[in-house]
Amino acid sequence: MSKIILYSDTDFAGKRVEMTLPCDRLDQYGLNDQVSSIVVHGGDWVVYEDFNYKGKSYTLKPGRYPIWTAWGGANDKISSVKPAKNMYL
Ligand SMILES: [Ca+2]
Repeated sequence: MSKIILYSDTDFAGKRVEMTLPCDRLDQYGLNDQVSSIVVHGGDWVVYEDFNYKGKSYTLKPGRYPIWTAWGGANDKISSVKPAKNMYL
């Protein structure tokens, strides 16, 4: 299964939220503009700096991103996320 795990601190620390479905608003999980590290499993995910899959976006291949520079983004910006393909359908 494709999934993304978001963390509020670098090096996979702090608040942790795991997702297997698209999320158009990370404030639903109390993690809006707080993501500092990410782990991706099983398929590419796209992370966006604004709600509703808008704003600057970054496509992350499966792997570990211990700090925002690892995906080329900025700290505390991510506001929505979804799989690059709807692999769960
Ligand atoms: Ca944002």
